[in-house]
Amino acid sequence: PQATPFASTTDVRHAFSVAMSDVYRTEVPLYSDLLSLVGDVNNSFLESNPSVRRHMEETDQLERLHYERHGAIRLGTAEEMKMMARFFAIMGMQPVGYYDLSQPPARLPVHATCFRCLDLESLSMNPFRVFVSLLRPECISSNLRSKAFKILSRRQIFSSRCLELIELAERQAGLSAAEADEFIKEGLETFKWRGTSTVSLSEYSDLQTESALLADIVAFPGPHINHLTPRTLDIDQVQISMEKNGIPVKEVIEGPPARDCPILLRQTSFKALKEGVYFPTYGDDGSRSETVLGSHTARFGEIEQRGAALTEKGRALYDHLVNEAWKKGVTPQDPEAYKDLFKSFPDTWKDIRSQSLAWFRYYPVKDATKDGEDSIEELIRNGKVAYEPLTYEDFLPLSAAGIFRSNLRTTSAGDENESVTVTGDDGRDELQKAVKRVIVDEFVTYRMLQQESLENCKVHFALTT
Ligand code: OOG
Ligand code: NI
Repeated sequence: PQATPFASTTDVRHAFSVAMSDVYRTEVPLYSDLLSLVGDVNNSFLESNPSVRRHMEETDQLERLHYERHGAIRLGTAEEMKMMARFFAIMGMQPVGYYDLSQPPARLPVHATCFRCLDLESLSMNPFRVFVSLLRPECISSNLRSKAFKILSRRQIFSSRCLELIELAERQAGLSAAEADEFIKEGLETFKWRGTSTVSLSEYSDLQTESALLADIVAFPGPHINHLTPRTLDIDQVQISMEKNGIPVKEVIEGPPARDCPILLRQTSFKALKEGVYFPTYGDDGSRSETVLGSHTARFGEIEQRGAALTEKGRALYDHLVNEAWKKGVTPQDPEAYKDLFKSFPDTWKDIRSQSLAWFRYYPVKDATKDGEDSIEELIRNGKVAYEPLTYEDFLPLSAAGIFRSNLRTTSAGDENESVTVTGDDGRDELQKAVKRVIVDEFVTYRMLQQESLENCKVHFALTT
């Protein structure tokens, strides 16, 4: 086949995530400190665990670690969500998973999905992912709802050149290298922090009084990225280093306790910064006269340690144990007791696999040849097929709720307000309509990757079953 004249979606995604990280470093100096800290911890972890390093190298997992990031933005309207989905598609990122944050314990006026790539090759080159929340009109009080949407209707979060490039990319099914450069530059504008509000200080206060999240979404000209998260191999160590370095870190690590076999996702963050914001004031005739200086608190830093993706069965066991912990009043704040409660979740890969609790990638061991075996299980037993857990590429709603809570000013009633909770199960459909494409089920993505790796092994060893 003829080589395409276009940049690959992975190249564009990689360049975009690196450029975004560079911008965020200059905007939030603490993020820059955090990156060096995480880099140091990862390096010393790999030095003291040479077998882990070798394994990660051999299985194509080391490279991605250096620039692995996730970010988060919050959108106002379905229209913005639809355009955002088209924007991410150009970088090979699809919406995966549905997170309803209007439910307890989060009770925030948003629901969300994660944009990420799906196949192993793309993931191993750069697994950049973005958690995208969308405001839910039904969760806003009736006296602010129409006002909020009127304000939102006046903004266009993409530059007109960016919109042109999105259409161009769709029309010609790709972007040339020069077009991709421009797409990245224009796209970054959407995610940049802009320290000027689109509303007056008193309108901002009204929004803020109902919900800090509502103010963060409605009062600004665009969906500034609110955090960018590097991945660490040893989150407990980073937490200690953050405390030592005087970084205002959150008290507890969200997610499962520390284990020999890491599962899902553990996260911690440093608290949001208070930043100066200019608010316009309006003259009696409605014209904009001057600006006053106020402040806003939204942007923060976060780190995460990613473990194995769990099957439906594994996830059900995990959720059950989390519930038990809640019922007993045991929290991650008491790490020993918390760890104890999770004892019934097996902690060797062999057990986890034999009980089908996690997804795995299977691969032929180098130079192994078949000697009469006629099944994958036999090849595994004889050390000819090896397996390793698939990395969890998604998010945990409970942890997300904790992250939101610790980083939004909590003095406003709305963020803890029972009335935010909406009943019924049509949120997913509603978000899917906004995204204008199918929201992929996360379990389907892992099952496919596992299946693919098994097929490869079968072909490699010429198995017939
Ligand atoms: C998103 C919070 C979710 C995570 O890591 O769980 C998230 C937000 O604060 O907008 O990023
Ligand atoms: Ni996050």
